[in-house]
Amino acid sequence: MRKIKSALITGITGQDGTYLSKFLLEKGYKVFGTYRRISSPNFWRLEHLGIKDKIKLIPCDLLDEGSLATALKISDPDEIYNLAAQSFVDASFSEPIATAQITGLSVLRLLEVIRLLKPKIRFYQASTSEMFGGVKKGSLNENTPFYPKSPYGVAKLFAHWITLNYRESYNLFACSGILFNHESPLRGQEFVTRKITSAAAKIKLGLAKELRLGNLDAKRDWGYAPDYCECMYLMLQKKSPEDFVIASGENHTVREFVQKAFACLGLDYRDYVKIDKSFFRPSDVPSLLGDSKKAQKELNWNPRKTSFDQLIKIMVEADLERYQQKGPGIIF
Ligand code: NAP
Ligand code: F7E
Repeated sequence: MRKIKSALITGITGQDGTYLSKFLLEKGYKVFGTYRRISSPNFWRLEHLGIKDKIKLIPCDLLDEGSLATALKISDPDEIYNLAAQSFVDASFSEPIATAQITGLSVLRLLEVIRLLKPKIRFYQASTSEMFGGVKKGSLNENTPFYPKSPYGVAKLFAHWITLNYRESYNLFACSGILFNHESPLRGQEFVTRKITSAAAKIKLGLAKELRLGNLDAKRDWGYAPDYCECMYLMLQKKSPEDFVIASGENHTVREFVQKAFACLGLDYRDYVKIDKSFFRPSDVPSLLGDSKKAQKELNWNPRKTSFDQLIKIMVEADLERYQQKGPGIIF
């Protein structure tokens, strides 16, 4: 009889953790997920997709090695998806040391626990296009040299290199997905896409009057989160561990995103958007554009499954429905 596979997802309460859980449950996996104890439970995404009761939740903080080892012992996983991180670039400027600890050094803690306790585990690390940051070359792929522009990018680069180092030094099945921005109705409200779709919906319903934003000229290569989470799984099914860039291959300015999101609701963004200097970063990444040809060829991945316009429509409609049903008081 075929053994049921089990997976441990760190950061299961986040956007990607939730979509990946759903995907793996549908594949028949037993899914374990780590969450950190905070004053108010943060399971709204898992509840929103109706999967909270199908997952075994394990308390664990990335800063606490013992809790990482315990999570490994309880779950005894075939695969680990390391998605937990301080993931907000802006916050990494105000909390650089915490970001380095959580987003960077914790990956080494986890790899050490794997090496010592269960080196046969397949390990996925959530790398990011922010590691390219200031690179000026047009389209970025697995061979492009890195140039991070934020404490977040630097922390992720440490995590990326230490994953590669453990693969080469200890023969671990450890790999990184270099994912470009991916969004969804489960995106945190502090990220620009969800901030925009949420505000557009509120304005349409008369629950808000304006939207304050920073740099509208920044360009990002945006995709749809569920499409990207599938790649994490595909990378761990390969014969040998390799790193992959996952990106849509087109980029747009924040201005284009806001214009289209407001237009979905019959609104002109220029009537509502105010530029607010407090949302500018000490150093911003002006433009990111990814080249995912390797993933298309070797993982048979389709970067055009959900278009930019479809992504915006999905997010705007989800936010409109939320505020129509629950009013302005909701927090997600
Ligand atoms: P997210 O929604 O911000 O989720 C981050 C997760 O990490 C949450 O579950 C959070 O828990 C957890 N976490 C934070 N600090 C922790 C700590 N000290 N101990 C334990 N858990 C902690 O991020 P996401 O968008 O799903 O992204 C998933 C991963 O991919 C992250 O590593 C991110 O940096 C990376 N990434 C994201 C993108 C993107 O565009 N979304 C692109 C490239 C890479 P709480 O719920 O308790 O806060
Ligand atoms: O900013 C500009 C901002 O915070 C996008 C994370 O998932 O993707 C994400 O990082 C752009 C930046 O995402 C506002 O200056 C303008 O240029 O949505 P964001 P991010 O920084 O690209 C990467 C790949 C990750 O790995 C990260 O974890 O939008 N912008 N005005 C604004 N951004 C925000 N947040 N808020 C504004 O008001």
